Amino acid sequence: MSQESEYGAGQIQVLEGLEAVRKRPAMYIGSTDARGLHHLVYEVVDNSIDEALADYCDEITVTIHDDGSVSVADDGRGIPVDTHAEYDRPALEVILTVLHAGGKFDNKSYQVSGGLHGVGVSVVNALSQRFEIEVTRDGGVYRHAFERGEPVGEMERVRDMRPDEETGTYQRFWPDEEIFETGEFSSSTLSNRLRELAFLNSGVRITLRDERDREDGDPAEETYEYDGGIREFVEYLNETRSSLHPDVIYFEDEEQNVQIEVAMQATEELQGSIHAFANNINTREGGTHLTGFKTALTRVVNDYANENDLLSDLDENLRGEDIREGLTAVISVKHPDPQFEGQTKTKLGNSEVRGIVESAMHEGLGTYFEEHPDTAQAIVMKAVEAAKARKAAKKAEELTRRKSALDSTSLPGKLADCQTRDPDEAELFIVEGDSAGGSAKQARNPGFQAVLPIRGKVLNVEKHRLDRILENDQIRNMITAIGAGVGDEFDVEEARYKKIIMATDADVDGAHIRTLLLTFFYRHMRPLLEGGYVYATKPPLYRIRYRGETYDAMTDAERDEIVEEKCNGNPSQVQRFKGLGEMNPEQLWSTTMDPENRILKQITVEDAAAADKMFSVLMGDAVEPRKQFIKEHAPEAEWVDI
Ligand code: 0RA
Repeated sequence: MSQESEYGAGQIQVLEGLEAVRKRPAMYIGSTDARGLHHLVYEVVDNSIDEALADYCDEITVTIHDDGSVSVADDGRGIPVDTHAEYDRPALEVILTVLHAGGKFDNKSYQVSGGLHGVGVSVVNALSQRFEIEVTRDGGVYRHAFERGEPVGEMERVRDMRPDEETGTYQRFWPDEEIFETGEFSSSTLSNRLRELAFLNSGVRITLRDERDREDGDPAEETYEYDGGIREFVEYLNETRSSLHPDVIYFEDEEQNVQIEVAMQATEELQGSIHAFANNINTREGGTHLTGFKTALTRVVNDYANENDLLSDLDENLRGEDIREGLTAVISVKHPDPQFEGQTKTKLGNSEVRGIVESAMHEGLGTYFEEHPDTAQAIVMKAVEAAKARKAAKKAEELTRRKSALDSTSLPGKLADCQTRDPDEAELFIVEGDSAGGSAKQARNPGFQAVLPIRGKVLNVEKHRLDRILENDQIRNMITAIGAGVGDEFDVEEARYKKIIMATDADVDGAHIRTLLLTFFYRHMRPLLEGGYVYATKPPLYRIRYRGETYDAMTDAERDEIVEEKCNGNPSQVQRFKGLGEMNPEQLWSTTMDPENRILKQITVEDAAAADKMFSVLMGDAVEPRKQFIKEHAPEAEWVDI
């Protein structure tokens, strides 16, 4: 008998389906890098969350094992094990081997799966070298295993359920090394997402265990369970901020089968932090729920302010941006049929949601303000202050802009400009320290290289509003040199240079200055970063001389290699560059400025939300979270300490 005739029609379709997943994994999980790898876990967890949303499950345990696998256990009803009529195979096997089979078994009102991660657990199975599942239900314990998506043997009933035993599903998978560029799970990545899921689905207890090599042999374990749901999410986000009113504002509503929850609290900060979710997916690109929230927020606050005569200082209404300054909010909607749009499919598209959220906000926030006038006042006063600062900044901005655009004699005196007026060719070196600045001015090719020295510390713009920031000389010099304005007025088309190169020392101070500069670019000239105009130099640490040749080394290891291989272990000189200021102009040119020889690192912003969080944690007031953040992220935040 030939191989094929052993399979039923359904089985053939199965094999084709999963083959497609293995051929083009990125089509199903976005990528095969670390992000895609973690996606596998979310996919499996989402199904358990669905079971929890249907109120059948309240405990989920995710374990990172020390053999490269991850398991997810839940105490739900258990994936069905009876025979699936259409395929004549156990339902469990169908769910794990047929693309998109998962959702068809149950008419769930809101399923999380179906959104960003909603490709079904069969995709995880297809991309795992091994997948094991154990289901406890229907009086028994059932086991099945798969390799690269294909069943190994038959599903087996291994024993009876004990009388006190709970139903549930245990799934464990070993990601396929042939598919993924990395197999290393990050417990901080997983814990962030699992914590978020616990906030979004109050009452579910989610535990993350990391069993990988620990010195004391005990696994690291954390449990997330928040009865307060997104209220506690806002408290968590505001842990490092000073709030303007004691309680988190919260309300919920349900209309046309769409559930809405809003939690918010105003803070003294300048940066707002608004997070919108749809069916547990972080809709980073926003969407109709966020638009509805913003529109209603602006209206409700203005209505309250006008009714209570709180805007007399200001001859206009508050703008949305004034009210959102320093506001922390979480909006969570659950929709029976969410439409995800946008580049990363993280924008909610359902048009009716805007009005539903707007009217929920109107009702919920309006009532809250009536019942809590102190809170309402605090929010209005803060917004009024923001509006005044905005108007002051606008004036300063226009002034700076007019000066810089019209009049090239107003270029900062410290700037040694280049001859070319073609931004495509022109480069601006922002150089740390007057002595390195002096060397750079001598060393440069004046045809296309401009040099602007900056002294000492750059203002931490995270802590000041734009009007104050514009009073700072260093910042003003940068704005005028770049020549494209600042803030809302910034126009990247007018930038006088298409390469803005931060030349700072390779030490802690240099890294700090670079971070301060980046914070400024990120908050007030973001298109510069988005357009890829911003670079950092990477000067060498050592210069080695041997028989009339010079070699540069970026690291200690490279130095040792050069000494051994190029200098027969006996170099004439090994010079350590402590900082740019110690290089003579020739050295500065050849190591850092010469386009033929220098190494530049282009700085990009991949994920605005993550960058936002990073800048507010790194540059904000609270010390503990900053230490924690740096400890956790130092290895991946490559550009923070180039
Ligand atoms: C559909 C139907 C039923 C359970 C599930 C799905 C289910 C799926 C997953 C995935 C992970 N954990 C899960 N737990 C349950 C059961 C329907 C019934 O018992 O009547």
